Amino acid sequence: MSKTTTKKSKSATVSRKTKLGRPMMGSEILVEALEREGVDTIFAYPGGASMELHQALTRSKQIRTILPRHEQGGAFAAEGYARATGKTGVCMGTSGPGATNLVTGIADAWMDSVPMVALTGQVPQPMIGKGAFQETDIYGMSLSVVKHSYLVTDIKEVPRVIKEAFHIARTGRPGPVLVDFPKDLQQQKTQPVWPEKLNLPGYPDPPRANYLELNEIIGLIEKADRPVLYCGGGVITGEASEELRTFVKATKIPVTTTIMGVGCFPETDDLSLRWLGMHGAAYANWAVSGQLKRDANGNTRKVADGADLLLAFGVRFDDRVTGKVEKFCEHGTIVHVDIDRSEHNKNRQVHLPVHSDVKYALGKLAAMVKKRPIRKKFTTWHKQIAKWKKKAPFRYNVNDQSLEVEHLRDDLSKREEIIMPQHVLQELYKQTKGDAIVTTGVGQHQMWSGQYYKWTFPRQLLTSAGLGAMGFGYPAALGAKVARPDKQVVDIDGDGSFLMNVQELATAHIENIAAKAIILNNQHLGMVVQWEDRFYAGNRGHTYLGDPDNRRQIYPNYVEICKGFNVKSERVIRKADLHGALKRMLAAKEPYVLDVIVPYTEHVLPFIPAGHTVADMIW
Ligand SMILES: Cc1ncc(C[n+]2csc(CCOP(=O)(O)OP(=O)(O)O)c2C)c(N)n1
Ligand SMILES: [Mg+2]
Repeated sequence: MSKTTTKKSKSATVSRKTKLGRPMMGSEILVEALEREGVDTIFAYPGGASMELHQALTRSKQIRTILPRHEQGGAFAAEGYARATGKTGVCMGTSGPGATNLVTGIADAWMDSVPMVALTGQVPQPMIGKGAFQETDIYGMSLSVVKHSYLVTDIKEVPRVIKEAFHIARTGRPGPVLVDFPKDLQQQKTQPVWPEKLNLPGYPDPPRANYLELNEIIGLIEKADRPVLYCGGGVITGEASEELRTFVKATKIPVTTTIMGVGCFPETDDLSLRWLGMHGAAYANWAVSGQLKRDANGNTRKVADGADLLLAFGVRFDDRVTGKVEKFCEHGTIVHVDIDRSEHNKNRQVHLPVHSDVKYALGKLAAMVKKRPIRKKFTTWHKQIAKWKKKAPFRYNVNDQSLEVEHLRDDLSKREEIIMPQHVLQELYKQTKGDAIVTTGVGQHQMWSGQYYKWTFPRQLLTSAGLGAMGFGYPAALGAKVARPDKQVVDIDGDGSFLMNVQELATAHIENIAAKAIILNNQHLGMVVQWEDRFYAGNRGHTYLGDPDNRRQIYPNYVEICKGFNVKSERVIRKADLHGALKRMLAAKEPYVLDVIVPYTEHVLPFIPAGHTVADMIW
């Protein structure tokens, strides 16, 4: 045996030995298990049942522990981190209220397929079921919004559980995994055994479309005259953006996305139809379902045909996209490629369901059309789309009604002085050269963000799409900025949404996280106001956020609030002041909030009322 071989076999023995670690406390084992998964950041708020874990975290040289000021903020921040990178976001809370405060964030990650591991401290095992102080059955409570969950009952299981949790969270269709960890186990000691391999019977490897299915898709494209690609968040989480772009370049098929899918294809490209659905581009909706009109008798009349072939990748036919689902692309052949078989025919019956990883399917399709180019050029279809784009771009007017708005009346006297919310987005797009990562709250500002900023790269718009959770914007921006310090990260928020996690200004300041926020402050729950105007004759049902005793002042005073947090902030009321204020905000190397005062009288258009069809689109 040569010297080298001896050396080799020696180190092999050592490495085999390292699988069995030194005796450690359960809390330390958990932290090392996280380190072994490559975790560099955790958003964690302590309490009695998790402080042991925090003690162990203080000794970690790898993990940055960020203290959010509310567990919901921590969960959203972990999501921001995950959505911006594709890596698994990690958050932690104590038992009872700490755990329940995480639930909205967990549900959000579930709805939008975001990889997340949520850790919770639990009361000691002998106390479980006794109604102990801060005991909740978080395992049971979160069951319907997790991809998987664990209640650890044996300290020896910790290394395996954490390895599995991360694997499940980030592979296949990603999602949140909960690990509930009783305090007595955190304090027990054992020699951990670090598993090298996973053993998850029944957990599938990514499915792959077969040649016949892919060939059939190519055949359908060859037969089609009006094909459209409809791409969702799955293309982004599946890292299939490059493959999509290559496929589109070769086939010249126009692309629309869901709001979860924006950025998978550049919206600056002529073949982009931007995003579709309730508040999506009119031309995207027409391209999918046809240009339809309702006549005086209430009958639907066709003006122009929509897609005869819809190629859906990584989407779920969400009701905000389809409206009345049976009318969605009513006359087209629908192909649905998805990694999750349970999405097939769930909301919409399709002609060809294909169970596949989208990256694999798009990559193969791109290679196939490169080898055997599509003969069709779709010239007439492209012309029709260009006509639609010209007819109904995203647009807005400044109306006189805005001058009557109580909270603007004292400061503004001319139309030209009013800041329209859409204009703020256009200005931000200009000043950031389209390169910022943007997070949002939920409401009108969210939809305008989608419409008036143009998305060109994946993981650029981070928004609570499926759950629609107000309060998501600023904590998500913190998580994104921690993950991508090289990028300008801006939260476009509503006054209602921002207030829901306003405490995270403290996290931003104390942790030096230079995430910016623009509040489009209309003093109202604008999106609900819009529905009140359309469907309830404008009767206000608790949608005013200002002070009813003084409707002329702006309430609350965000500039004063920010001062209390030592966060720089400015209020902008006049249009002429916006440019400079934005410039100062973007130049700042620290958190910065712009409180931009806008009217509440504006509606988000286009608008297809829930459950309706393109024929009812207001634009
Ligand atoms: C946690 C939560 N509660 C309630 C709602 C219902 N909701 C949807 S949009 C909206 C209004 C949001 O107001 P604001 O954040 O000011 O945004 P705006 O629409 O005014 O731009 C409300 C209340 C929600 N989406 N999330
Ligand atoms: Mg508002």
